[in-house]
Amino acid sequence: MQVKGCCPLDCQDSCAWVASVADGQVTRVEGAKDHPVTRGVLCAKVKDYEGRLTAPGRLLQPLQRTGPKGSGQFAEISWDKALDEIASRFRAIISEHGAEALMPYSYLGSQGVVQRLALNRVFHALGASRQTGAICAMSAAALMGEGHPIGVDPEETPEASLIILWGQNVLTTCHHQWHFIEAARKRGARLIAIDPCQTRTTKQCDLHLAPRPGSDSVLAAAIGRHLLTSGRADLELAELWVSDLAAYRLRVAPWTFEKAAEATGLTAEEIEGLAEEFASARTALIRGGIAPQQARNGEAFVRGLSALAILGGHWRRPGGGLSILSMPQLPEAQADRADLAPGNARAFDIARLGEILETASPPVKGLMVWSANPAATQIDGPRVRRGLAREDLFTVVIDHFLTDTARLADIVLPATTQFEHVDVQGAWGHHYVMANLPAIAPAGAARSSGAIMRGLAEKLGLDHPAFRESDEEIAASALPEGWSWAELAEAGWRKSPTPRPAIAPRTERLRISDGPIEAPDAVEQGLLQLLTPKSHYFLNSTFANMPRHKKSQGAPAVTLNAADAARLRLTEGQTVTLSSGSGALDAVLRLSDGVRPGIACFEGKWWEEAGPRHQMNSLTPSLWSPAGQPAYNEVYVRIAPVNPG
Ligand SMILES: Nc1nc2c(c(=O)[nH]1)N[C@H]1C(S)=C(S)[C@@H](COP(=O)(O)OP(=O)(O)OC[C@H]3O[C@@H](n4cnc5c(=O)[nH]c(N)nc54)[C@H](O)[C@@H]3O)O[C@H]1N2
Ligand SMILES: Nc1nc2c(c(=O)[nH]1)N[C@H]1C(S)=C(S)[C@@H](COP(=O)(O)OP(=O)(O)OC[C@H]3O[C@@H](n4cnc5c(=O)[nH]c(N)nc54)[C@H](O)[C@@H]3O)O[C@H]1N2
Ligand code: SF4
Ligand SMILES: [Mo]
Repeated sequence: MQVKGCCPLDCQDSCAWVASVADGQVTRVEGAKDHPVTRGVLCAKVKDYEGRLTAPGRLLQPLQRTGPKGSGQFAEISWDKALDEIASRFRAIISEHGAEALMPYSYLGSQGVVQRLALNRVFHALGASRQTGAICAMSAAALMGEGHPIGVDPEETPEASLIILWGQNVLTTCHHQWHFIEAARKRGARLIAIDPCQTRTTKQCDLHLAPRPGSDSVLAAAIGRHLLTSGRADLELAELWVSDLAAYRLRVAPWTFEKAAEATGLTAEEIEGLAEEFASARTALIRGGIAPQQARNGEAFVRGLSALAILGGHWRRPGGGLSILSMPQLPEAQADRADLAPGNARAFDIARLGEILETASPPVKGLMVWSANPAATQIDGPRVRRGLAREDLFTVVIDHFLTDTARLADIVLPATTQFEHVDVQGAWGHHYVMANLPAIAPAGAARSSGAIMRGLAEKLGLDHPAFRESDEEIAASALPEGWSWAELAEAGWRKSPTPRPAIAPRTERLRISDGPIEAPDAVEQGLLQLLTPKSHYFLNSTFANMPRHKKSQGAPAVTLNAADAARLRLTEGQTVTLSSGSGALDAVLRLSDGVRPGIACFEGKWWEEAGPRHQMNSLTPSLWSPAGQPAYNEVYVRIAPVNPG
């Protein structure tokens, strides 16, 4: 039997897949060949996703903590007992501290609407604190909120004559975009990468420029200045869309090629060459990545790129513009049911979990985490882990495995995987809404978020039709008007395009001059800036416990330029300790000319399980951009041989 579904992971591509089932087991999962974007191929992470169903450590039964917090000592309990315990603890917290002492925390571990949003219904109805914000792409989301267009349908890519991959490692993070890029190249397009590090992707580009991290807004300003001074800016489009062109002119005026060279570490000739290519391109597509947003000036990066897409006139033609988040129109808030809330409870920005658990007043006393592993993925990990370890905090975690976050929980609930539940999701790298059908019955006692929502609501005495909806009904409630769940489930996917922005006067004019355009701070003597780009075989911390993925990824490693290693008297292959004001981790040293001097690169969000000190967020500080994007890249580390004691 073959069952249609889709990959649920937090990745631009949202691949369509087909699961082969025999005797109630998934024997194989393959890409669906007829999906217009993902075309029958799964990535190196997901090609054997069926292995997750039976992997060692898969949670199959609810667990209750029996030892000290974080000890990993749990006993299996029944669902009835687990839900009773959660309901009675939640009730006690509400009566003693008020409903706002409860906090839900979820992220995109599964992009599925049911897995992500169904449980929010319970928290809304209780009047709990609401979750807002995000830990990824917040800078892009903030600019989108201001009205900046930041998504281009990837199926238009072949129309582009110049493609700039600005801090995006396509061949590792969203490789289904590559065939569109190749199609453009076959028609003569040039491909340029702007990335401080050499990657699988930069090696395939016609040109790779490696500026200092955090200097992108300066580089963009130098290009913008060139558009204006050479008379090739699309002033008509700027007139229609932008409110602050005069201010922008003044802001970019100082950034001559020479000045920008000092700030970016590129040569003036390299910047001039790039600016000239951009100015003379017929249709330029800028694909902006996530890492350059992970800084205090993340919004300045996105704004700088948006200014170029507008001033270059590239929104006028299909294939052109700026693409960071390219999404179908899916009104998923309909499934969240914020309308069930009795009032307007306080909202917590989930990107500040560590701070919230430490300082919120009144304090958070009950926390439920699902579809996320914040103990490994949140900024300032040590602070988050201190918060999760609080004796007076009651924590429930729902996951497939005993993650670092689950280890700190009081109750752990076993979640179904994408093969075992129904769901619907969008994507952030194309315009298709994807349906997922269950291929097999849940393993052990695993339950979907929808089933947990129904069970918990009953125990809490919540009585509203929203708490009796089946998972199919929850999925259907998120669909655009006029769509039928049955038809979508039959087809597997359906395009719900987000139209290109109209070339017409805007009522809300865009601002392109706001925010700092400045050179990144000089790095203190003896320190290196740590970048933590996505790893090829893990998806954030997902898969960091899977034997096959760990083997492919290799030992936790930090990569430096040979010149830095020589200066620090370190040699390839030795184990080193990286330390910052927040904490420390150990890694094997690797050398590469592909990493800029002054930078250390650490891939893979390892769990503590991998060893006592391999978590990258042990090093990151409590720091955010103005829009709330965690500044994961603003971390400066000392690197020394590991202390054998
Ligand atoms: N294999 C794999 N795929 C994934 C993920 C994964 O963990 N593994 N995660 C998924 C998720 S959640 C996301 S958000 C996306 C992210 O997808 P991408 O945006 O492609 O990935 P990043 O690793 O965030 O950053 C891409 C590149 O930016 C570079 N970079 C770092 N700092 C700067 C800077 O200041 N300026 C410039 N110009 N470049 C910089 C890095 O060296 C890196 O090569 O990938 C998704 N896909
Ligand atoms: N230092 C540093 N930190 C970073 C980043 C970085 O580049 N550097 N990147 C950041 C980015 S871009 C992101 S998006 C975040 C990601 O942060 P998280 O969202 O915490 O991502 P994951 O580590 O993948 O954890 C997702 C969890 O969801 C679980 N899960 C999967 N499917 C389901 C399901 O159906 N139900 C339930 N209940 N659980 C499920 C998985 O098993 C996994 O444990 O990390 C951020 N953290
Ligand atoms: S992680 Fe991304 S590329 Fe890999 S199968 Fe899932 S959606 Fe496709
Ligand atoms: Mo992300």
